Amino acid sequence: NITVTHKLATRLLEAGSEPVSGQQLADEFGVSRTAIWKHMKELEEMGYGIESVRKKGYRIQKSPDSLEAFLVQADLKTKKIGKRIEYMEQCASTQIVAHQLAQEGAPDGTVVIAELQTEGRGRLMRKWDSAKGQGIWMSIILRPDVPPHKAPQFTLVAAVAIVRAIQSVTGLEASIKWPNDILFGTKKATGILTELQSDADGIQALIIGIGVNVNQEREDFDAAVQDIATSLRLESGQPINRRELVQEILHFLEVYTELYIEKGFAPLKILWEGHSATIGKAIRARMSRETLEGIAEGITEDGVLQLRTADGKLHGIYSADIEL
Ligand code: BT5
Repeated sequence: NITVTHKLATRLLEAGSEPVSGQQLADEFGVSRTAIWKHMKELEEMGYGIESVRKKGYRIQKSPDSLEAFLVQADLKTKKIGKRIEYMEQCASTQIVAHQLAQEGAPDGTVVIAELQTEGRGRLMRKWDSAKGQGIWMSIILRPDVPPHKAPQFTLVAAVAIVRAIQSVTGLEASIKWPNDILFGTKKATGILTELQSDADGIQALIIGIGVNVNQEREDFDAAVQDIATSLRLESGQPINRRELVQEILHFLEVYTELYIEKGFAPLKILWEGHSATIGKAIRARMSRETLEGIAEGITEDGVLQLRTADGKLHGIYSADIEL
């Protein structure tokens, strides 16, 4: 029975390095020790590495590289984000699925994750390359009580959360390019896409789309992005555990959205500036109607980029593509 096997995996993942005895598991699950042993064999077939420690019991050494809901939820530190996870082997875009779920009333903190997106998208309907099983392709539904014009700030909050999560799992220091890119040097490892469902009463739902390149090698990327994209594996020289990284992203996203709701954007602005690749640099900002060149002086208390052009004028940039 698959659910008992899943529950057993969850139990062992939550026990961490502490072995759990066969007898205890048999008692907890109300089955025989032979049945427990059979479930262990099933787990091994599913890609788990199960170690049996003499006289002490079983522990998990390795879990399969899958982002199935029960795996992400085992020892997840959050209170709200990820309590509901919709996991799919494949979909067009997790943004589309999340929009649909949000309209149907999915709760605050619902997460949609796919192993493969066939039509992953960026801003302005640009394509997002989402190789199967090699990245984190997910969308998070939040229902914050803030006015719609604050929605873009959530992109900056999410960026800080992702940089902190990457740091915690890999030790790597990424930087943030305003508004929605996470970089190593000049290469992009992560893109964020914040979309909004709102009406006269304000925000109904924010859909925060996060695409993290995790385990791709260079040739796994579409030719169109091979020269501009990087992955955490390429940066660190070793494969990265996607399950842990999803858990840390959800954890930090919860921590920082709570901080934002309680204290406003000011503390996030300080954190954001600490990781910024943009501030103090000469940049070019391409907008729909014009392109401006100058020095990025900072962001405002609202997350608007401040660009000083050669004539000394300070421009507030709300939305643009930035070239460093
Ligand atoms: C973004 O747009 O960076 C937002 C990407 C959001 C992707 C997530 S995945 C889960 C969720 N579901 C979706 O369908 N989307 C979200 P933008 O700033 O417009 O950047 C798009 C540009 O990044 C493209 O035009 C390419 O140049 C480049 N690009 C595409 N795929 C890439 C990749 N995997 N890694 C790095 N760069 C990429």
